[in-house]
Amino acid sequence: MHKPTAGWHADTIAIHGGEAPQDPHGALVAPLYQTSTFVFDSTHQGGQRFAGEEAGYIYSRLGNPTVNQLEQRIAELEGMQAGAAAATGMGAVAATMMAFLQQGDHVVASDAIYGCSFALFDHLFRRFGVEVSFVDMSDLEQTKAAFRDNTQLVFLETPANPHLKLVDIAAVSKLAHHHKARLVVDNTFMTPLLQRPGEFGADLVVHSATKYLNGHGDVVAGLVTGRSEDIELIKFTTLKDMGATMSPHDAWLILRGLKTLPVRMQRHCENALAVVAFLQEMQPAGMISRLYFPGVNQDEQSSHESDLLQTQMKAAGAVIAFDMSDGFRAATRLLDQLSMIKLAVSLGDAESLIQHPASMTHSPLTPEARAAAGIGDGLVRLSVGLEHADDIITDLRQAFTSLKKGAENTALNTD
Ligand code: 3LM
Repeated sequence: MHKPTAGWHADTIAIHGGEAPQDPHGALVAPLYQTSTFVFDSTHQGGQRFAGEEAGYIYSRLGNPTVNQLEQRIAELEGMQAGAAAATGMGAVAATMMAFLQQGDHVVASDAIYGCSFALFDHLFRRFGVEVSFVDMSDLEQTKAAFRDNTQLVFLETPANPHLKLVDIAAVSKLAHHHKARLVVDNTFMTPLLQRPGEFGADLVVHSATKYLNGHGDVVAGLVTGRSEDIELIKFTTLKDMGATMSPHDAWLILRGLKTLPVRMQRHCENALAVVAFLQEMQPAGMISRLYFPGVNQDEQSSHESDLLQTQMKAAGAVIAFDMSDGFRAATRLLDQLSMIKLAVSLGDAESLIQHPASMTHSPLTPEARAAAGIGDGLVRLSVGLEHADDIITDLRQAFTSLKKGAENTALNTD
């Protein structure tokens, strides 16, 4: 059986969590069970396994030892009872939500969420008779007013994609539980190393494991953790029957990636602070009108956000967003000037990645929904990677400088 990990630090769980008993050959690393099906000793045994009367594997869509090890490890990292693995982050979000919803139900969701989660709720759920109210979850009165008698689920991201708005998980979980609804938190931007939503009352925690958890840009995958009975329901209804399960090879890569998650997150966060300091310098130059990063947001929310940074997060993370003063044109010109920093969606990889949310990750939102969520056409999102901070800053500096030169030349030519 799996060794108990009580008392282990997250750094140790990231390496040993979910470890199987000793391999018959003494292999250090968990073997990859790259198999679709498992052979039964007898028809009696096959029948018993299907009936749930004998433990053991049947078929990889229903369970696989490599995938199970990852499910166990992420559950231990999040401090939750159990975990389930999905083919993608969206597979995890969809399977989690749909396990608890039926026609006529209602969901309260944050208006600041990843574009495809918005599309799933706003387009697909509506077709199946589930209504979703999108609210500004930093406004607890607005959130409270959105609940109805048929509210089953509450969904939020904090920090939110793309502009890092923070939500008070404990306060929203109180509202959800008062209405007997489950709270689902997407913890992709933080990882369990920086934030454990279950400690603040979240019932289910979902991840795009494509991002920091795998961390090497070579997998798309999703994970969900929660109470055992909820995870059983997700695994053996939506995940199994929709077929959104994770491949053993992806699970194996994520198990490998997780081993370095603690050291990677530390470096990501240090680099992000250096880049934020550089961008703060840019602001007086007038090229950036607003910088978004937990702890430096400059509005009336900032003191509340600083409190949340202290109470619910261990660090601010490594995704930064900023509004270019000259809007869409300046944002796209800046992105096209970068050289080492890659122009690509996704985040949490070793490579620094930069993208334009309005035309990319958040293009599934209607212009009205983008405006309500505060995602402007001049907004840029940067995932700070693991390169040397000086090299990231050098690339940003040369892009800003050439943008400035371009603007001065245009001004001269029009004089
Ligand atoms: C992105 N995000 O660049 P997958 N939850 C959050 C996410 O950020 C994402 C998902 C779920 C991005 C992907 S855009 C085409 C690229 C907070 C994904 C979904 O299904 O593994 O992509 O996760 O912001």
